[in-house]
Amino acid sequence: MSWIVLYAVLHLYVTVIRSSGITPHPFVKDEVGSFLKNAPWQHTEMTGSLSGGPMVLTVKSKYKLDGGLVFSKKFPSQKFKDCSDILKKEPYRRNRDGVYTIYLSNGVKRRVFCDMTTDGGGWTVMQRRFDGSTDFQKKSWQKYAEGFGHPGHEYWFGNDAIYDLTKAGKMKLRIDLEKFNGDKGYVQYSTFKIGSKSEKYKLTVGGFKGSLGMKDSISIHNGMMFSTKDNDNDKWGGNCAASYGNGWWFNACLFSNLNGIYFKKQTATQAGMIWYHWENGNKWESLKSSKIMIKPK
Ligand SMILES: [Ca+2]
Repeated sequence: MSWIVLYAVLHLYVTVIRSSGITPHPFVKDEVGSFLKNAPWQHTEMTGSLSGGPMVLTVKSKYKLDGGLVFSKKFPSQKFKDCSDILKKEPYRRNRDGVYTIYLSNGVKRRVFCDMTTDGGGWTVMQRRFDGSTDFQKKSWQKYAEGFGHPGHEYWFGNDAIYDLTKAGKMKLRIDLEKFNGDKGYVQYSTFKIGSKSEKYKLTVGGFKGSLGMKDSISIHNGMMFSTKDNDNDKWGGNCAASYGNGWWFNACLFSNLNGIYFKKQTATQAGMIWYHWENGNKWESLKSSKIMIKPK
C-alpha cells in the first residue's frame, strides 16, 4: 500500500468522522487507531487535534518493508474552486465522477457534478441532460441565473456561477453529445466565458475542435446575450426563448439549443435538444444526451 493510498483512506476516514458532527478528539484517535490495527504497518504513536479549524493528525508508524517512516499530514478544511482544483489537490479522485462541493469566488458553496474521467478529468459540469427528468422549459430568467435541477442528475448550473468560474478567461469548454442511434461525439472550444448579469451573460466562445464528424454549431451564438421567455435579448423580431421555451444564447434563432425540449426518442424538430452541424447529415434531430463542462486551459 503506497502512502498516497494511506493518505486517501485516512482522509476519507477523517471526512466521515467529521461529517458525523462535532467529535471529541479521543474518539477520533480511537477510530483511526482501530483502523490502523488492520493496516499492513505498525503505528507506534499517534497524536491529533480537533479544534473547530483544520484537523491535524500525525501518525508515526513503522512500515514493515523499509523500516521507519513518519507520516504527518494536515487535513485542512479545503475549499476547492472547481473540479480541476479538486483533482489537483486530491489526485486519487481521478476516475471518480460524482457530485462534489466547490466554492465560488464570493464564498458561496455549490454542489456540482465533476467529470473526473474524460480527457484527464477535472471537468466542472455546467449542464447535464440524459433522460428529460428535469424541466428546462418553464424556467424564468432568474431560475437560469440561479441554476436548477440536481447536480447528481440533470441540471443547469446557473449563469451567475458560470460567469464566476469563467470570468477570468482561463477556461476551455467541452460538450459531449449522444444521439438516439448511439452515435457519440464531442466538441471543444479553447475560449469560453460568459458576461455578468448586467452584460446579460453574453457568450464568448471560439477555437473549435471536435471529434470525427462533429462540427461547430455554436459560433452563430458567439457574442449573443442570454435570453429566456421573460427576457428577450435575441436578434430576432420575435422572442426565440418564448418560441422554444428554454433559455439559451439565441441569435435569430439557433444552430444549437442544448436546453431545448427533451424528447424521449429521436424527433425531427427545431424545438428539441439540438446540435445542427454533425457529420454530413446536418439536421434538426433531437439528441439523447448532453454534457457541457469546463476546465482550465
Ligand atoms: Ca427578439
